[in-house]
Amino acid sequence: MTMEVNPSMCSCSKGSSVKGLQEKIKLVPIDLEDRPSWYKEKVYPPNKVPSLEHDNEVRGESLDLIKYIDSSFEGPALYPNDPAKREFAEELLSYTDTFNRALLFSLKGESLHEISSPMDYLETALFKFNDGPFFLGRFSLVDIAYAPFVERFHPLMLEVKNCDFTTGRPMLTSWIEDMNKIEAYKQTKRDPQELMAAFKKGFSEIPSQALEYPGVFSRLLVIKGPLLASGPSSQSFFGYAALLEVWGEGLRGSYAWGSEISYEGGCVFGRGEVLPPVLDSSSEPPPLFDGTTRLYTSYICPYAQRVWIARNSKGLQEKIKLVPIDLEDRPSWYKEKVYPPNKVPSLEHDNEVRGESLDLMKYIDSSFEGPALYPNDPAMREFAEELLSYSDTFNRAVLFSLKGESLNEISSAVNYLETALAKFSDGPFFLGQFSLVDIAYAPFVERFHPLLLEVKNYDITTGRPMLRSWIENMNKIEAYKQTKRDPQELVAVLKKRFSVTLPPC
Ligand SMILES: N[C@@H](CCC(=O)N[C@@H](CS)C(=O)NCC(=O)O)C(=O)O
Repeated sequence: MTMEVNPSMCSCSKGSSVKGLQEKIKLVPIDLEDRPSWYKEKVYPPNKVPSLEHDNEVRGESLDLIKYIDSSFEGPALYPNDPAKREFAEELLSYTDTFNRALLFSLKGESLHEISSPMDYLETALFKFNDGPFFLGRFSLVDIAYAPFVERFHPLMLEVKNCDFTTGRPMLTSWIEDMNKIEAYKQTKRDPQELMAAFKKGFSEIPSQALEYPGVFSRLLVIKGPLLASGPSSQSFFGYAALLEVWGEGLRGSYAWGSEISYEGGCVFGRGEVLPPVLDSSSEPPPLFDGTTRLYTSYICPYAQRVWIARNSKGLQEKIKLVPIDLEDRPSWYKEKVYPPNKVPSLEHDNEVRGESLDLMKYIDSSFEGPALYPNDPAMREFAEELLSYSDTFNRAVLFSLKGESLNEISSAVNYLETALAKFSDGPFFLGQFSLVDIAYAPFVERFHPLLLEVKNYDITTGRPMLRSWIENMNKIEAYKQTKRDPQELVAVLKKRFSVTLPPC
């Protein structure tokens, strides 16, 4: 009698050891990456693990196999006789697929909502029988069915989503502790890092070969951000938004998050500007005051992003060079020779360096060619000034209320925007047509929308159709899209900066 099993993935191996069947059921681990052809041809045509060879038959499907092992072999019963427990066990067993799908889905999404309901389901289920810490009180097949998945999802959610799903869930915390005391389970556990790596790989299927690009860039090195979201086959990342980091001869840069990419004839093509490398304390300064116009920036700074969008909107990508600075490790020449306030953004133009994002947007609009981004009409101008000067109040209201309990301040700040958007009806933007006002708010809304969803479970667009449509229309503007970043990265930066702790997820 032989059992076909991959020990790293198969929950039925757990069934066999709890029953004390280590001698009776032989483990035959298969390399899933390099499967022997006889496995499909002679053992189990679906070519999956687990499968169990017993009594001249081969059976599959883990949930069926754990029941089969329980009922066909000696050893302690792992499935209850009590009809109420049995009914509940069936419900829980059939929920496992939903559970796994929900967690996988949440890994792809931006919010943590999808994690809480499956985890709450388990927490509530663990309350039902109090004659032990397990799902049916005593240890059973139900615990065996969930353990391999909780074992993987727990570290994965922590790493990928910064979410500890045991926080605020004492039953689940104690279930994991008690599971870890069960020798039959402990014997099957693997190094969590190894499991996570396998999971992530299987999940995103990053094309393993380096993709050669014969032009400027020698190879595509890393694809990050939404590739996790881009699905199961290497084909499916084509055309997806992605942050690409590309390396070439002496050049390291990245396409903006949101760039469309394609892959043809072995080449990766990204749409839009290739972003220059970030300068840190070890970097030489550019040849200052040589007549080049430079925007000193940081790819993750919302203030700098305003000026970057203004520059793109005017079509000045060739005229104004981006010089990104690592704010965590600033080059000393930046403060000493470029901009003593040592902040970004700053603009080197005509032998002068200017700062302050709102002033710089206006300066770029009025001093360079390209479409006008500020209205001439005095009534509009007055409203534009009011909105521009409100932007600081808006940002402060949101950031301060992150720590507090009440949502009133956020709500009234966002209502201000919703009302403002209703004022001019000749377009979806603040002044009707796209202007500097939209540019001033976009980087902040880009951050606050996912941040408030995650931290406060508050969707700023709910009940605010004007704002929802403004966001949709902003996302169609190429000059802005090129400056966007992976929302998860932005949220992580803000959470770190404002030491926001997550509520239980
Ligand atoms: N009021 C300034 C704010 C700029 C700002 O705070 N930039 C941040 C990065 S997002 C910075 O450079 N911080 C560095 C520091 O304060 O030392 C503007 O609108 O340009």
